[in-house]
Amino acid sequence: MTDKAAPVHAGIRKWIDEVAAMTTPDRVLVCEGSEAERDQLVRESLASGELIELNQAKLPGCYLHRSAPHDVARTEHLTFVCTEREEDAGPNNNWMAPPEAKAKLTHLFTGAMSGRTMYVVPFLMGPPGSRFSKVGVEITDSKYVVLSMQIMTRAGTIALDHLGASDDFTRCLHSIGDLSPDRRFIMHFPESNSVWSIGSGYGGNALLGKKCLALRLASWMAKTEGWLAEHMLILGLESPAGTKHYIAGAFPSACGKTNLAMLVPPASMPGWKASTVGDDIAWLRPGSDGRLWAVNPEFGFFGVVPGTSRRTNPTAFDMIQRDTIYTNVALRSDGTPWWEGHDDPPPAEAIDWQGRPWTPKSTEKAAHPNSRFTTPASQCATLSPEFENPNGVPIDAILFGARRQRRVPLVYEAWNWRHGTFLGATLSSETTAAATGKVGVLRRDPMAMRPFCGYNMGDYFAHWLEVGASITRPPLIFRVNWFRTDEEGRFLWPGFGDNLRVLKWVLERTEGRGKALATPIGFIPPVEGIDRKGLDISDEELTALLRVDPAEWVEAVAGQEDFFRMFGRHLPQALWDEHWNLAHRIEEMITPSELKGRDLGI
Ligand code: OXD
Ligand code: MN
Repeated sequence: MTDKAAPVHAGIRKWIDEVAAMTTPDRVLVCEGSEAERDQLVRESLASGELIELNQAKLPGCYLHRSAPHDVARTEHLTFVCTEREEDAGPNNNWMAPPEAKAKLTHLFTGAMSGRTMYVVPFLMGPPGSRFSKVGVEITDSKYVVLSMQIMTRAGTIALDHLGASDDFTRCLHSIGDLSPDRRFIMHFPESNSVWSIGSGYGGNALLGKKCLALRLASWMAKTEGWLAEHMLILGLESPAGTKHYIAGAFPSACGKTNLAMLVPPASMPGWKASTVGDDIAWLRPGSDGRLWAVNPEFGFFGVVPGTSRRTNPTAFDMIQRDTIYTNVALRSDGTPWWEGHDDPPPAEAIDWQGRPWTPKSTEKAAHPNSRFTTPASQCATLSPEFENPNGVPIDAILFGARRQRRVPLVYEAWNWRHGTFLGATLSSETTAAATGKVGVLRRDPMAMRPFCGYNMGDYFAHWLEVGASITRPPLIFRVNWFRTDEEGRFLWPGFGDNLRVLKWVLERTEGRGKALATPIGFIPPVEGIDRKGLDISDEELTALLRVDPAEWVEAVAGQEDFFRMFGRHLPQALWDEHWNLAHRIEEMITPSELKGRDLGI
């Protein structure tokens, strides 16, 4: 770390001076991203209580951070997109005029860092030297944020080297302020490529490279520059015959992206290999070969801890045994963390995520449902050798998935890119603990981007259609749903590694083989199209998983119409056309003679 007097990029220096004049820190430190710097920050955080040391013999380099109890998830109602015209932010975002937002936050930032150190963290999103990559600089007064940014991004000198003399970097200003939700705001200014966030230390609100830059601002940049910034995992799959494919998958927060990105093929599917490129964000650009190429702009994983075990995600479980920051998990007496869904049974006693004594009789959970791990990607045993490839990986299929107990089949395929855009645009999912608010409520979450699209979603859908038109070899698009239940509420599909059975059909389709049946909503596999070797699922059960119930879809179509109307003239006509086509096909399906899908034998 260098202090304020050290030489640094002129544009960054000027911005540091402006921010320091407003926030009046005691000292300013510019981070270079070295190990020595990290060790010093850890020592200081242990002394201040911002970190608690975990059992270093069992978990070397692992620490626990406890956040303020009311600061444990993204706060969408306090997140704003501040464009000059309200219409550009769209009905999907909270909006405030930039001068009003700046005035409000200037008031809160004034003197906010008095008595504190102001850290300046230059960071790079994407591989160095890649045409995909973007530079940001985060100014923060939180050591936890600096340490987390060093894991989640390529931070320090590497970012400055990529930036060179250019002034094209995102200005990300953060202060934990007084952590009061009454004075908490996450404001995005796409027109001036900046973010101001105050009052929260939670990752999604405070690690500004992630949701703020890599999704909200990047989606705006992507629209201007002709690419896509998406809430997607990137998974590599190699078949026993040695054919390699890459799949991108958009799923709402806490719906299993990390598990799918680290998929372990079932023992009954020998020869398959899976590799992880990313678990949360994909930047996709048209390539000169007419395909869509993707990079993961992040450098680490910020995953949901509860439910992570050797059974559900052995790769993640192993990856978090060292050099990991745990946030809001429970602490056992031997200094190791515990959470609901851990392989070990509940401990007889522990300290809960808020630092209070806990026993299995306690009415509250030991770990917060949105407790997290922050871990370097390099620790993931299945990390793809293409992770650092500046050209990215070519995407063969895009999945849109959500958490849906009813109506939505295990998998179905779009007719084409336009229909696929419609499938993404009509995605809805049951809410999870990743954002504040009620859990389990069904809400629209187009492309899993509702909380992250930095502009009017009507224009975003139009942009998807434009990108599709600009590529000659577009990926095929699929809807998947691992969460369908029976009448008793039991999951019908085992999920996890067995999802490869569905992906196998997806890949067969991308290779121009694999049978499909046309239904009113898209192509579904015939029951024999899903490899069930070694899996105890009957034809009836699989038929139930793939069922398209016309009565349920009538209801869905009506809901879609209301949702689309929100976007007024911004909603592309092509999506209305898809909507009416679907309505028409469902209506036809309700007449008994049309009830059956047609076997196209493709
Ligand atoms: C995340 C989220 O943390 O989507 O990735 O909330
Ligand atoms: Mn996410």
